[in-house]
Amino acid sequence: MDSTAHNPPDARYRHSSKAFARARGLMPGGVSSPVRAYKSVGRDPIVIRRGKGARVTDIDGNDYIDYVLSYGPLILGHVPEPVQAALTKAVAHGTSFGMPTEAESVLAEMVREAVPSIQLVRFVNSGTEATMSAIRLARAATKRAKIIKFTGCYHGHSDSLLVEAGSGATTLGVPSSPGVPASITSNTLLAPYNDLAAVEQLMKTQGAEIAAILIEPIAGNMGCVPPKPGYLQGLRTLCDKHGVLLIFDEVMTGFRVAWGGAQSIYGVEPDLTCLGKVIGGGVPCAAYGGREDLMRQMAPDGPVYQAGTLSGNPLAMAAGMAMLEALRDGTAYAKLEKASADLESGLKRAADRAGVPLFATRVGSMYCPFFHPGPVENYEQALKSDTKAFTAFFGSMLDQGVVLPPSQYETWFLSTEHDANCIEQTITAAERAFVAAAKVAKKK
Ligand code: KE4
Repeated sequence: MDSTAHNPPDARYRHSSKAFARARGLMPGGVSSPVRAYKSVGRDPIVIRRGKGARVTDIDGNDYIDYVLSYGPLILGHVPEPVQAALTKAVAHGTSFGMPTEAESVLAEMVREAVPSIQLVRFVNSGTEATMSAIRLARAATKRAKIIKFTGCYHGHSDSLLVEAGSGATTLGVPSSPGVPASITSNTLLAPYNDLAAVEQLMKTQGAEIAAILIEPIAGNMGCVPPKPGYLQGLRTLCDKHGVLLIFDEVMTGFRVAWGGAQSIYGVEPDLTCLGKVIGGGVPCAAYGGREDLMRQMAPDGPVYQAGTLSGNPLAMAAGMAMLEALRDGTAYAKLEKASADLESGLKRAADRAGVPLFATRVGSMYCPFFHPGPVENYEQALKSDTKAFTAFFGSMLDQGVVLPPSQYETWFLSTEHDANCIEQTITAAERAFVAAAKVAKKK
């Protein structure tokens, strides 16, 4: 049994620690997804009883302002009324049929309205399924095997995509997990994010073998790292020149940074788009879609196989429709922009006062404070962040009732329920937390 994780010996977390010890005896790491185990912040995780609006309550009765928000889906906060009502209604008619429902067409029409590059869409149950399927389609459509992904970008845990850069400057992906055969990852090429020349070089030498580029148009899994001006357009141009498909993984950015996702902000149209998180509003739902000539190759119209027992299930469709309906008029994004900008400026002031180097990035309600003098434009730079300072900051914020994603390399999320009071409380807590971080921060 893993006993390395420890909360401070504090009665405040007594029930969480007890529950987590029980979970560790039943599930690997005591969790259903690794990041939740708080390994990188060296504490036992809090165990949640419920969420409401911008806040969650743990089983010890402690309340927290929540910037995890299930790693993105909960843009309307916990248990938003429209989603709750839609799920209550849907569940009374059945949870799954294994037969078509009209709800799938309704949500598909909403997705097409929001993201015009998606002419046809297929619903799946996770972002992993969405990206895995999009890659398979790209390989079938181009009859090429190689793909380009970017160091620091995460696209779920399918074999082809669990890849890190090989040693030195090599671009051949090596598996980042045991159990992934090198024979599979040898088709995955890597380039640094925001480095167009590196992609140009791969295209020059291997372009005829490359099926697709898969990218997070705003990176959210190395912390939040926006694309440099012209970068996405540059990828589009290179793809067109070499007959390579451009796939935007908008699982995190879709319906998060704008109604039309990152592609609507940067004005670059991919051939395929992957969606997830917000589209299901916290219920398992994801999707991939794009050009009709490509998507028609998916079974049963075409030969490329992909399937799923619960794909497009009525509960996911109901939650998705309610979420998108609530976002459609755009007012949520204006509210999120104001709260996120206030948070960003308040935290920067607090860090400066404490003398902690902070390079914060933000696109809409995706935010990341790097404990780093800056700039951070790629994974290699992000990795130079002061994770000891981050860990001290994280623990102090948690003890003051603000729960953050437990890693320097995750993005913070806000919801429409993060009101001025939440932002003010967060900044006040951060003033103390940055002082705690300053005590352990790398000296300049
Ligand atoms: P899921 O299979 O977890 O639904 O989606 C994978 C995925 C795909 N693409 C992007 C851009 C993603 O951010 C994700 C999943 N994101 C992580 C957060 N960094 C999920 C949290 C977790 O792994 O528990």
